[in-house]
Amino acid sequence: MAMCGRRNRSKFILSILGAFVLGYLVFYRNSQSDVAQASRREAPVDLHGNENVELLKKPVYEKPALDVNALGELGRAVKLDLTEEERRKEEESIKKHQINTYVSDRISLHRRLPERWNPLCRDLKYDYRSLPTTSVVIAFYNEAWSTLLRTVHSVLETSPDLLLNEIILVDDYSDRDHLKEPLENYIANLKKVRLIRARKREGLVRARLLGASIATGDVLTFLDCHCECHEGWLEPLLQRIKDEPSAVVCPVIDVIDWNTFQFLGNPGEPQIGGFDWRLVFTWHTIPEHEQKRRSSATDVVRSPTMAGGLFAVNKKYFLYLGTYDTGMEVWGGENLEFSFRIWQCGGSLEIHPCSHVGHVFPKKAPYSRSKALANSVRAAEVWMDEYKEVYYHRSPHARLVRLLL
Ligand code: LR7
Ligand code: MN
Repeated sequence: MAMCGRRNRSKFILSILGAFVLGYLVFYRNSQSDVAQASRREAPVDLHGNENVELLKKPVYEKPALDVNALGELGRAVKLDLTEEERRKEEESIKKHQINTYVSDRISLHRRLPERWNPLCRDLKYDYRSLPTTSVVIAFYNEAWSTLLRTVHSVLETSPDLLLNEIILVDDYSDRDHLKEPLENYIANLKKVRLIRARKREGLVRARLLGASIATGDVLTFLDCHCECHEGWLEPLLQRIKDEPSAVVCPVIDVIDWNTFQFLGNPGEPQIGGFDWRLVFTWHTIPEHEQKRRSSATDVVRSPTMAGGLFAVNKKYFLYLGTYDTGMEVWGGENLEFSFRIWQCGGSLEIHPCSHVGHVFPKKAPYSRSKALANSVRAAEVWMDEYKEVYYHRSPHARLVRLLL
């Protein structure tokens, strides 16, 4: 059985990576992690000296006043009545990003989402001052302006200031102009947002690791660069990791429509991750034995695999696991590799039903994903022992790719 023998090798790779990261990056920071630490020490109390939970929950920024009539507000679908010329522009935007950025650009970067968690989640109580802090790491490659910045604002407006050390944006060698100086100037006005840039295309695995290497939080929370966080999304993840440091915890992933930007979450039981024998990620309903193990609808659900983009992990535990396979390029495979790694190294992978985050699923892949097969072969070779033969049987082409690795 392939166990955590890769650990030391990966640790070695990470330390090399960490060493050159310092000289390798241009890095902007406009905030300090001691802000959260300082406010931690001064427990907010009300006039009567009682701990004030509302103060402890206070996000980094409050959302601006609600304008119910604004486009897409509260996660509503946007349908525009367009002239032919406008329609042409909309089509162009879809061709460029595989999401309707013409619509996205017209929705507030601060919009609210409809309530989509199980109502029982509202009753969960947290001891805010004892929860671990987190750094949110967001890698991006050529992302559209409004989807990227809506992600950033959404994190800042839904995460308690006390718990969020920073957001680390990692530019994976994008070549679009809006992601250069305009982005630097924009985030210079935001608290707790840092930007680092890779000097060559690293792919999402190494881009995330660049971000992780400068993170100051106890927990690393990874998000894709086109997400919107539901109220209260962060606390359940951090609470679970506090209770069980070897748990890697995913939010429920709600769908944001690429065309209308409608938020399609639902408060029902989440689905869990699996895979087929071609190592394609699949969704499944929660099996009966797992339902029996849970005592409440707000308990975590154990999941064999994760979709890959959205999860929180204790930083120390992430290092213990040997992080990711740093030989994986661009996109694909790392989610199953990391899932297998967690379970085979004695941890657990879980979905928290009280943490919801929306994700924009594009119309089709916006960039080439030709390395995905090689990444899957790496996952099979390292973690699947004799079961890799079933994979090669179902995916004969992978055998050829194996020869080239
Ligand atoms: O070369 C790259 N460099 C990057 O920085 C390629 C991508 N990226 C960034 C990208 O800008 C984005 O922020 O990495 C993130 C993920 O890329 P996406 O959004 O193109 O991926 P996806 O949402 O189509 O794919 C899912 O599977 C991937 C497998 O490699 C990753 O694990 C993604 O994070 C993952 N996304 C999710 O889990 C969200 C829910 C999708 C589902 C189901
Ligand atoms: Mn994505």
